[in-house]
Amino acid sequence: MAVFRPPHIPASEITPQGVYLSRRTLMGAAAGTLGLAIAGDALAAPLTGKPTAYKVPDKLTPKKDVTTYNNFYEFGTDKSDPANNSGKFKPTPWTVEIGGLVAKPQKISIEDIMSSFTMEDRIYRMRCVEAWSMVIPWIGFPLSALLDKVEPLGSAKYVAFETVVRPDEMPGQSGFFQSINWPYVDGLRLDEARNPLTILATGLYGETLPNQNGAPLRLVVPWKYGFKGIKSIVKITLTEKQPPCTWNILAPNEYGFYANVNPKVDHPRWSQATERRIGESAGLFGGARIDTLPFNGYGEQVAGLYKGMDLTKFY
Ligand SMILES: Nc1nc2c(c(=O)[nH]1)N[C@H]1C(S)=C(S)[C@@H](COP(=O)(O)O)O[C@H]1N2
Ligand SMILES: [Mo]
Repeated sequence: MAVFRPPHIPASEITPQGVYLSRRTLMGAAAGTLGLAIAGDALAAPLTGKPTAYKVPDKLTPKKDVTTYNNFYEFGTDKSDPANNSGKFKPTPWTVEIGGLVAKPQKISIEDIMSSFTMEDRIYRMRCVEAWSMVIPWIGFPLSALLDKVEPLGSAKYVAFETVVRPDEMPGQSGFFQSINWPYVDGLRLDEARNPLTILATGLYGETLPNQNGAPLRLVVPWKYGFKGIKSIVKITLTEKQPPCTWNILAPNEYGFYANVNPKVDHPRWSQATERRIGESAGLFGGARIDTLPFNGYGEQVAGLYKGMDLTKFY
């Protein structure tokens, strides 16, 4: 398998932030002058969510950072690739197929999803396994509500997710060098999937999801590392066995299936004790670094899911 760069250290993460910021400012200015939307934002439509108590005291990450500093390898491995290369991607029409160990397997269009479930505001921290983080105002609905609709059987223990495969619209999926065996896949234990914090997001910052953030539907599991938040989902399958997870397959010694944010368990190649908040001014020594919280600060809501598991060994 050809891996052209160590997994999870894309060039843009190595690039000093000042350089990437000025590159982005130039791009934004050029787009403004020409009256163009930044690629990928073109299809965003207004979307409001019901106000909820799911908030954090942290400052929101500016929308510009949320939508231009992304991991979405289907569009390339640099942080700026998803925003720059996703203009051709078509998030509509879109159908999600839900099956496996359920009483009512079905195919649901994104329109049906938008009208069947109450969209809610969810302001969550997102902590990437690469040790950077953001605070994002998502719009979405509990995954549990969708699971209720398909009625999981008693034998179902896990939920598996799959991203769309469209090499014609996703340049990172074509070409000779492929770091990932598409589709990108990930999964959750059923009780994690049913936790009230787990949502399927359909928007952010008052608009439908930009392509680069996983349009039209992506998973958000705020107590886990960001790679669990699989984007542009086309398939959801209830299973008895633990489903595959793209990063766990690529490097099982580096990325666990559970991937719960844990400052006490370092990644083999870097510390997980602190994180860099994207969009906040870097200090003299290169960083608005803050302490990483166990379960990303959501321990009260989720620690009970992992009773009996040794959380000092792996995440
Ligand atoms: N299909 C797919 N989903 C994905 C990824 C990806 O490369 N492909 N990257 C993951 C990683 S590593 C992170 S940190 C988050 C980033 O989400 P954001 O770009 O919306 O901030 O998406 C996750 N979901
Ligand atoms: Mo990530």
